[in-house]
Amino acid sequence: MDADVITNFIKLHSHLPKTFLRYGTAGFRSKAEHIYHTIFRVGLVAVLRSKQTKSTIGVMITASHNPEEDNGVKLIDPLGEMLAPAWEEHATRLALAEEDELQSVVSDICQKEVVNLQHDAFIVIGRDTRPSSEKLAKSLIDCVTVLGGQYYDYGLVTTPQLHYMTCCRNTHENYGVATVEGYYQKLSKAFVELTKQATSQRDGHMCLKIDCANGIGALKLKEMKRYFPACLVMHIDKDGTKGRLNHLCGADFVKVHQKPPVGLEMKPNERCCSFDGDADRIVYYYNDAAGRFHLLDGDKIAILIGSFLKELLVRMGQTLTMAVVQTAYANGSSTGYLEATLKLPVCCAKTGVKHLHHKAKEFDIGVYFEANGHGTVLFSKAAEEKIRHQAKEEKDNRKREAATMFENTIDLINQTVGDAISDMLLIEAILALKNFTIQQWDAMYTDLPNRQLKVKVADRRIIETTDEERRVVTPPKLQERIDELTKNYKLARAFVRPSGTEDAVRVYAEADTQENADELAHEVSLAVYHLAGGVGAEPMPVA
Ligand code: 16G
Ligand code: MG
Repeated sequence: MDADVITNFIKLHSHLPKTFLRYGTAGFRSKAEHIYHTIFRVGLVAVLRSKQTKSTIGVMITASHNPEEDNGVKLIDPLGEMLAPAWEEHATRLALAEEDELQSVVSDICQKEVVNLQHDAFIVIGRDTRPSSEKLAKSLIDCVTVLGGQYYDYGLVTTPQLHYMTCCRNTHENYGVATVEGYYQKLSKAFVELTKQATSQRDGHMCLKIDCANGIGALKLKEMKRYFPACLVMHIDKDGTKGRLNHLCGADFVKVHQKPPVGLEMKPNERCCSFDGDADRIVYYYNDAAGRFHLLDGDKIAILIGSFLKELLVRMGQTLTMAVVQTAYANGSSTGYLEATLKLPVCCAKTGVKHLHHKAKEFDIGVYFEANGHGTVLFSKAAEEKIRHQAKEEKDNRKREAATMFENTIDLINQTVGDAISDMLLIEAILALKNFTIQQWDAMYTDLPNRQLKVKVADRRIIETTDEERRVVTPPKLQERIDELTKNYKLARAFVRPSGTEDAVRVYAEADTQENADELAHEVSLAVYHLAGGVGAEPMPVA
């Protein structure tokens, strides 16, 4: 990249106010007006990464479940995965570099990463429905163009759709056809095939109300509707025609507040689910006949999918390795159920999709879900080949049938990243095949009551953790205090960690009763406040 190119590139964005954002768990994220400068630097990172990998790189413009006035941008690596950690650092360096340092930072990165600047660059772009996203996408296109790269703009897509497109383009469309239609066709075909044996389709079991968080999920589900069989009845709510994006609705709202979206009409026992603003998370829920709300979060989803896959493996007579990856936020009951009842190994990873994804790759079949509803299943290449081979060649009818179901399940899953649409279809298929109601699914185990709180401290980096965020290392007295407090309650567990997306420390506690979980969370948050430099008013007791 010669000096002229860099000069022209700087000209494009030097008038924009500079901000000091770092590439975090969710890429760069802030108030939308703070992203304009950063988007140009992201374009530069994408071009360099594309030249280095000789592959197409994705750039998604979204701030997911955050308020409509926020925005963000994140990069997608060649196989549809999150950006490699070393490049997160390069992205931060390039985002923070002053104009007169830019050339030397670029040279340094090119040297370290062996980037051949003569190579072509190709970027695919997607955006969510935020009003600011279109202008940001345009800036990104200007940037890629001035840097001599080529691009394809997918326009409005869900985050997982852009992950899928990136992977398709880099696998010679082995993974699927790199168009929105290709995505719809792949998933709907797998869904139709998989549910062929379900007897429950006729009695209304595949009837679902969907809160789309007033976001992109609604647009895409409406487009996709014509690909589905008539037995799948979807009522799309919070479709963006009335409310604001993520406002009092969406998966994050439902999970954090443990209540339904405001204004969503729910009949007793009606099966409902919520997507987040960019449709990469999903949670299910219902109100029972007594009006009590039941949430089926990422943990319950992992168990439904994990048990289904395990049953198929047993029927197929296959001995592939399989595990479920969770985070510290996984409810203790879910971990217990996986280990004791389903006899599945469980691993814990740090919060953030990339950590779970990475861990899940260690197994033939790796199911991963964060409690907040982000998750998917990964299959090793060898496992996939074995299963497809058995589906074709197996002589035993029962085994072949199970292998065919497994094959369709693989095709229904978006392995690049958690995908609300794909997860929803898989859950609906499993419920139909098992002839399960949402109540029966919910009854597989009972969650321990839990509470999450957050505490403001002067500098959250003072809190360092170990053991996949389950224990605190510094400040030194804090873990001791958490242990003392936890001992006073039955079935109790608590941990604290600095947020990766917000200036706060997060507190999680669970115990035998809601009162005890609330009390423990409050006591732990006070300990954080006093031992880790809390600021502002003391954390409030919870109701
Ligand atoms: C981001 C992560 C999500 C994680 C959350 C934790 C991705 C794509 N998203 O949204 O997985 O659960 O951050 O936020 O990795 P926190 O660090 O503020 O608790
Ligand atoms: Mg999201």
